Amino acid sequence: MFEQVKLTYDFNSLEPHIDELTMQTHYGKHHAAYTNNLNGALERLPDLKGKTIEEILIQLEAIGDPGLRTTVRNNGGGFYNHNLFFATLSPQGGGEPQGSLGSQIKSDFGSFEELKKTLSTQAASVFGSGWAWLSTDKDGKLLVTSTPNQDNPLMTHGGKLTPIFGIDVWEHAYYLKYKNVRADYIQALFHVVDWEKVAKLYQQAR
Ligand code: MN3
Repeated sequence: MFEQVKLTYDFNSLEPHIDELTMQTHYGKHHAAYTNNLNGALERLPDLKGKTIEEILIQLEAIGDPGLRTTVRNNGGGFYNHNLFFATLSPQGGGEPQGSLGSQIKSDFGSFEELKKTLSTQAASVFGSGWAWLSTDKDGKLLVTSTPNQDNPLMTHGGKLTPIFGIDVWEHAYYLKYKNVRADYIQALFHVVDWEKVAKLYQQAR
């Protein structure tokens, strides 16, 4: 049984950047539904018992039944992506990453401002629903990509990339407060990114 990450902050504590109702709905309804649907599908896939979600998503083609494979892709992706998303937000977030992540950003993008621009542009250009990602490869090099729907870099790069931060640009992530102005949501989100957490994930991924 996969479980939603426990939030270390209250639904209203990311205000005014992310509003309480969006957090309640996003975590309590959308993320909960992905998690339940994933667990439901896995009951019918006993071969996957004991595997981590990363192992499952990297090897989706191991699921023979096309319907179940799609269910695991969409809901397993939704489960994993939101666990990462909610774990990397914090009321004390914002600012810039320090340490080895900070220096790698300077070496790969020139500056944190440049990384922020690249991530924001990727997030703004996703057509329809999807995500923009900051990932690392095994050598610690950072990459910005985007994916449609609930796909993620584990799936697109066969486990060679590990996502360490993602921007959810599904309308359910911002529409209640920002309506059609996705760019404002993206800018606001940077005020609540927990870069210390992202830096830890960067260390663990290498
Ligand atoms: Mn979402």
